Amino acid sequence: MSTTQKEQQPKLILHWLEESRAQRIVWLLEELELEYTLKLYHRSQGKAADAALLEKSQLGKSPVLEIESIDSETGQVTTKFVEESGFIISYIIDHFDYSHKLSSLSSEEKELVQFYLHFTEGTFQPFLTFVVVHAVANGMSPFFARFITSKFTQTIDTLYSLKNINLTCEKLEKDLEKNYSQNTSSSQDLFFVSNKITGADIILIFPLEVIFESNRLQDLGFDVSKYPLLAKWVSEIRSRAAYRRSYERVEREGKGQFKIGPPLHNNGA
Ligand SMILES: N[C@@H](CCC(=O)N[C@@H](CS)C(=O)NCC(=O)O)C(=O)O
Repeated sequence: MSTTQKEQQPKLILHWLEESRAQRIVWLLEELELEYTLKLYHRSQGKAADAALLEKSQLGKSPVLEIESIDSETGQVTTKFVEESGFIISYIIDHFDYSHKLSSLSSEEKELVQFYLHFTEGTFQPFLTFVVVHAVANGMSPFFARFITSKFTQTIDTLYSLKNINLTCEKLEKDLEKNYSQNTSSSQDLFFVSNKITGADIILIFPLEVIFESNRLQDLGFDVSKYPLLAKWVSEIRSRAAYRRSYERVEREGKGQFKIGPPLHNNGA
């Protein structure tokens, strides 16, 4: 990034909630090597976000990207709040991808990225949200009722969520296979669009990490071995330097007091 671009870059403040979708925005900021400030929030009982987030988002959800710009002539400061993961990802790429790392795509590829941004939050994520909410509710229900509530939620999870998660993973596995077979570059890495990292990979890491890293899904009968390319993609993404830096940054700033991974991560929470 040139000095001029750095000087012009507005101040970015990411409102980040533990065990949430917000981690992928930290990863995007790291991929683009941008300067940013993190405001970290805990979850309270029942996994609801700390009420302090209501001061930044009307629904009290994370991520929220606060953008503070200073008019170079008048010195006037304007603050904007950008919400919704898909929109935040598009916004950051459109405004702050100074080296065109994620944005130099054909118009067809850009359309495909848009598809994944909508598909992930609009269709894919709700199937997982059911499973997460059920796991949390079971953990909170009185001990004597837990057997019955967990039987009930397990039936819904299996008949509805797991069925749809499998259909989604079949589609995404085929998408990766198709994109990889069209890849003419020397890169052996897997990506959803083009032969490099795009907003599609950024948005998809959260649900796919929930699925591939969670015992809960596997306890319900999710068979990881049916999706070798998706498993390889998750592992490649997790080993990227920028991805690892995103974890280190939160770990450092949160002094180890905040849970970083996605919900249901190994602990069934
Ligand atoms: N579609 C929104 C969903 C935001 C959302 O529900 N975030 C969750 C974290 S993964 C949250 O803030 N939960 C806390 C709460 O609902 O109190 C997005 O993609 O940003």
